[in-house]
Amino acid sequence: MAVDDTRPELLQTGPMMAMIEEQLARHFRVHRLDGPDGEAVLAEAGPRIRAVATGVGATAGTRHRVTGALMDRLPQLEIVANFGVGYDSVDAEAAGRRGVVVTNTPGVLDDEVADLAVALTLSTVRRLPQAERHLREGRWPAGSFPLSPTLRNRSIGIVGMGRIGRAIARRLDGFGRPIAYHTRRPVPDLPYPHFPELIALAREVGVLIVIVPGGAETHHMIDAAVLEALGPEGVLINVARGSVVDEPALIRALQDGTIAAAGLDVFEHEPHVPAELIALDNVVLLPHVASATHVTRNAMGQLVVDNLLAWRDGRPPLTPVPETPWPPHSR
Ligand code: NAP
Ligand code: 8YV
Repeated sequence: MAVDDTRPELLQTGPMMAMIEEQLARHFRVHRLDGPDGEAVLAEAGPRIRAVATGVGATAGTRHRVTGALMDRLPQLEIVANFGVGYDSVDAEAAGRRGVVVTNTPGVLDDEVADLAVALTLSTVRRLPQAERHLREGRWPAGSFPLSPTLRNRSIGIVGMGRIGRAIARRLDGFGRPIAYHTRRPVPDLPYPHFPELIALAREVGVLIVIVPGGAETHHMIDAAVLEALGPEGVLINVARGSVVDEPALIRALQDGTIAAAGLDVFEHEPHVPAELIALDNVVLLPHVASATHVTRNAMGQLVVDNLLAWRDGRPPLTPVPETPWPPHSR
């Protein structure tokens, strides 16, 4: 290591997009936790690490959790920059207690994720992948693809009405179907009915779109009872986190007709998707691609880097999460 290298030392927990890694390497002394001996890296560099960059990259399938135990190994830590608006793999409460700021990537992906949520909703209700398979497998000459369910006779429930939930609702407004939502607190100035009880919303609607954060608060909030309430014509769309849905209960509900169909972009144990789900015909399954376009992933990646550079230059981080507001003494 050059003696006059004053760049802050940064721990990268796993692979990230090339455009992020190139900039990190330029501005920081980067240590990799995902190398052959992460423990040795922590033992040697941990006491000097001041920043962490985390979140799965474009091709990686695994998430490296930033826990209180990891932060204990990094006594000089000041910032954790997360790639993704969802930061359930970072213990933000533990960071806050240590005076560490956590940043995420809100806003820059809202439209992309909302586009995907609407596409997945239509694909699932109208059975578009199944229709395409019918054609590709040469079954059309032998018979038309069967008629599908429709959005025309359904109302739509959105679970979570934050940045992305509202972008989904704005799009669905154009579909001319009633919209209602569930959150813990009603959102002021929204034209849609608010359901304080999730189960009551599930009972009311024909499509339930889930877009809440992951974590302990929302763990398995879509459970067997909610699926039962959604009913045999009901369709579940999950673009939030796999942990929000009780996956075994969902599989049972899809197998026995408790609900009609599901469209899933996220799973409990990514990148592993249960064989039972893959075997089902009444599901549309995507490999966590809601934000996965060049434009949006680059915007997310740049926000990760810009948060780190703002901190390095003594400016306020651009997008601190609510658990770790900036400046730290406002906590
Ligand atoms: P956001 O602006 O913070 O909105 C979150 C919404 O969820 C709020 O309306 C919040 O309302 C509601 N909520 C939170 N906890 C809840 C609970 N326990 N019960 C009911 N509602 C709850 O977040 P966002 O930017 O829209 O992103 C939402 C999430 O989408 C992210 O955290 C991430 O996990 C996921 N996501 C997934 C992908 C993907 O690739 N599939 C991409 C982007 C984001 P209240 O606080 O009033 O309850
Ligand atoms: C990303 C996401 O795919 O922002 C989020 O919360 O789930 C997605 O945009 C993910 O963070 C990592 O690639």
